[in-house]
Amino acid sequence: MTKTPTLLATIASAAVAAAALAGPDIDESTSTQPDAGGVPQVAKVGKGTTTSSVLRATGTTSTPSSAVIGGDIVDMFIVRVSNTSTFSATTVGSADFDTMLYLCSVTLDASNQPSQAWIITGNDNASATTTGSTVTFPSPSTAYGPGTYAIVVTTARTMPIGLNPSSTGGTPPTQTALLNYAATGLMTQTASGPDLPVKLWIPLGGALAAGGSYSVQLTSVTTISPLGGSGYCGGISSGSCYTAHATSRGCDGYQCCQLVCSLDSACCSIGWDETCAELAVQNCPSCPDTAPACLGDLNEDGAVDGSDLGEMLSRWGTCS
Ligand SMILES: [Ca+2]
Ligand SMILES: [Ca+2]
Ligand SMILES: [Ca+2]
Repeated sequence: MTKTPTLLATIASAAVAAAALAGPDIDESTSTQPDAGGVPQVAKVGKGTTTSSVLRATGTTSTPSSAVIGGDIVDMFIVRVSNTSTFSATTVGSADFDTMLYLCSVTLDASNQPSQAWIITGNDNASATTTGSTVTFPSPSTAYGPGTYAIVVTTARTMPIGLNPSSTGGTPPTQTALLNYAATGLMTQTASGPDLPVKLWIPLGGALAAGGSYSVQLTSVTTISPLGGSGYCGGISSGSCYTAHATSRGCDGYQCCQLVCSLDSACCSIGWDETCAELAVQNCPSCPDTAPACLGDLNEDGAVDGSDLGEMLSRWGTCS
């Protein structure tokens, strides 16, 4: 994949502008998650310790070499939209490939984790003279409130698909289009659009288009900040494990949170204060969040000790 000097210059000047305004960018790529996925569970979440404006979401897409539609043709970002009337997201002039942009609402599960994306609209080309895309809320935008939404970037003509369960049972669900394709303008929902969550992203007619680098320019978008009193271990709205947020419980690293709360239960029942942050700083680096804390920690309490031995002995015998 090559970047044109023009695009690099555009991105560089945009970066200078972004720095001047001091808003954070969301980069899809981090050390633990190099690519944003296509459903909420594996989307890139734009999260901050406070609610601050997000100016850009950046990343890359690429077309798979195999016939199976996989690869990196879709990137989903979960953010907070602060004003649905003034919201916009655009790749016009800031992507080196033919993009599509989509807007979805996002529902959270009982553990405060993103679980389902529901398509609102999408756009292929912002006008007849560009392959860049722009999405806003459909009119009337007042039908939508501020909250958690997903912004999705895809390669050309890649569309959201739901799975429609068989009404009679005994047969697999069928892939169902959620939006009516349009080359320009905001796309409208199909009859299934409001009823089925997004499960798959598939190019129209199966024809894959080229990927590349993008920078989605955002208006009226903020990070998702910790919600007072409602934090969970590993939750989307939980604060960082390494900084104090005394009015919200738990922290965003599941294993770290479990360990710290086993040492000081108030971190999970009252709030994540300085003591909790210090416990995390001292102990969590040896307790990675992406895997069980340590081999042998059968009850996942962050330590290998007698209770794990008891767990093992209680299950002694042949596995059936
Ligand atoms: Ca990507
Ligand atoms: Ca991706
Ligand atoms: Ca396009």
